[in-house]
Amino acid sequence: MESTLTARDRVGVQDFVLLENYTSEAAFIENLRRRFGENLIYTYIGSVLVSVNPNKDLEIYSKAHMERYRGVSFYEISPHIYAVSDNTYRAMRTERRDQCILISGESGAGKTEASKKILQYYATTCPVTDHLSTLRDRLLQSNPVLEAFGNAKTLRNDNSSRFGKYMDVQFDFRGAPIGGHILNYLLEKSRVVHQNHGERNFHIFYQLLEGGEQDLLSKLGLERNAQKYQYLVKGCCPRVSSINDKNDWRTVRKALTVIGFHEDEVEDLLNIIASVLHLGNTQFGEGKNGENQITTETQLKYLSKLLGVDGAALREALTHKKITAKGEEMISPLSFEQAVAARDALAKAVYGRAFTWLVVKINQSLAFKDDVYNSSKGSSSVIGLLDIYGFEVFQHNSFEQFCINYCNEKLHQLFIELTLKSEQEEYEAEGITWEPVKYFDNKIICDLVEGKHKGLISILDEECLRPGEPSDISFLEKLEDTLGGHAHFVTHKLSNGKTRKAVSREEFKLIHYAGEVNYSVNGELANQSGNSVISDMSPLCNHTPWRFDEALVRHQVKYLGLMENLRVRRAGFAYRRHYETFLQRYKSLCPGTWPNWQGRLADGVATLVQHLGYKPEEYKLGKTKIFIRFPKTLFSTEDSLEARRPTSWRGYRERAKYL
Ligand code: AD9
Ligand code: MG
Repeated sequence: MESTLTARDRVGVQDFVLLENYTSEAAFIENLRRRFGENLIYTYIGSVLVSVNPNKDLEIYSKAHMERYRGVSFYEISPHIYAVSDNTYRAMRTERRDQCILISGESGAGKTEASKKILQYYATTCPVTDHLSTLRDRLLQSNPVLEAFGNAKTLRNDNSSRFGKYMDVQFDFRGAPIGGHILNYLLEKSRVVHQNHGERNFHIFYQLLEGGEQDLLSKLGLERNAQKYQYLVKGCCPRVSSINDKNDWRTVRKALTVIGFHEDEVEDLLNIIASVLHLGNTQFGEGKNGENQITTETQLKYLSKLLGVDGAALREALTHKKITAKGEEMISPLSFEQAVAARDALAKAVYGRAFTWLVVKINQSLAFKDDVYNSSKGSSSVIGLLDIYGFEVFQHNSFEQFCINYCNEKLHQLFIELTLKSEQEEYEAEGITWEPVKYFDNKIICDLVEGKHKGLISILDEECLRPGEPSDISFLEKLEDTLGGHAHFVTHKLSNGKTRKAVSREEFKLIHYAGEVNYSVNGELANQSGNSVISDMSPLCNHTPWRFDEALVRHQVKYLGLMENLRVRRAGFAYRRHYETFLQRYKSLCPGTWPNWQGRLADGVATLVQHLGYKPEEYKLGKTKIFIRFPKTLFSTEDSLEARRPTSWRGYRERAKYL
């Protein structure tokens, strides 16, 4: 039998709001699958853009594509990250209000790639002058630098962001980018000294060793072999097929120059990177008198040179501690374990500071400069881009995963506020009859983590400050005492006194909005057991190109609350306009409202829409606004308006800006 698939059957619907069986998760996923099969990775739920990571390069990000989306309304053209970028930009300009694009999804979902595409769109399509082209280049080049120092290969993503980033792009009154600012959140510093099996340290270490000129490496006392460095061998994977460290090194070096780093600043930065590697190779052993001492003199020599500190002072600092008792300072030797811990702590601190310094320098170079560009600061607006580390679950999850997942929990709360809650609240405020849609509000989990006195973070703070001997286990006991019985907090103890097998004695489990995670309270334990086999890891790993991984897609559809989002949108209205705005624009279409409506605004709108033939199910009248259910209703009204105008008037695209 010959197939007679319509185009719509083949490519599905481009906005889930148009899906007939909109309550069915299977229909939702089938729609994503069909579109994915046609290379269509983007689909809307109203103004939310859902993206499926193709894991291969698609020909949809060219300059010609960007041009296609300029000044065009959402519903006129197929869904794209450029449509979101463009609409945000226009909303900023027409409403003169700051805007923000939130990107969420699990680790490897494509958040960072999306944020880069948005930035590229602005860099290419916004007006720029010669002065500003420098800023544009700096904005773009900040990405490879920050990724080199802040991204790493994990089991879930070969280029996983290990820090959170909020970037503001500042535009002047003409819509030209004039400045930028980056806010960085919590770099995963533990990676500097330890990586789980199958993972790497931050990219910059491998880039330097692979790509650095021989002279440079000699000056830094480094060998071109990652296997020689203790801090680079823990994950047993110095090379990754998808990464070309040598090329990336060239890109990063160029980017540092474009951003405006002086050669001596780059030198300082690389000295720090090299000293971290030397610290990792610094060994301790027993001296003649049984004391713990440094046994690797070459490392100490390089460390002292690269960090610019006195060798003897460094030796002392790595093998002794200073304590103040009863007003007197005492120096006491460190045990072998203590010295190793002090060395690792120093490496993490040095790297963390270098990263902070890097962000400060980048911000200085992106800062809005009045003298360079003669524009008044007051009239500028910003578009913020939030790209954090995605929700992640490994076999062993430590404090870092806790912070990352908590951060995602907060972002999901914001997403709920901005989409579900605010939408429903507006209907209520406007007095629109409305069947509220139930959704899971993850505030209960946010409170569990951040609540005053009774939240996890508070309890951790208290336990750290408590006099006596606070330990990992005493912290866990305190958690059990305070949070035991909470619906989202679980330990090995069952209420009947028996033991739950799925949670060990050194762990607690949080039931997050995006899944359940066991967190180890024992740092050492997490490190030792990190060398577990990869096959044990979460089944949700995301690297095969162009495969529609249904389990992975279903998991994210569920936990991102996309079905709930669709239900709210579908039950709701695509457009809303204040009566005054609506009447002003369309009054010419109705003899009863033209040229000026004298009565109550709501009555004027009622007269107008009756004349236009709106059916009762197509709209509702609230206290101050008209709510229109489907885009097509407003489009047909726009067409009527267009038909009355001389053809030389602004065209369809121009009109669409109004929508
Ligand atoms: V994490 O939370 O930082 O671990 P992200 O940021 O969500 O994660 P990322 O953007 O780094 O994921 O995407 C992971 C990989 O998927 C990229 O390195 C690309 O190889 C791939 N990817 C993502 N988006 C696209 C795309 N639009 N087209 C092609 C893509 N490949
Ligand atoms: Mg990322």
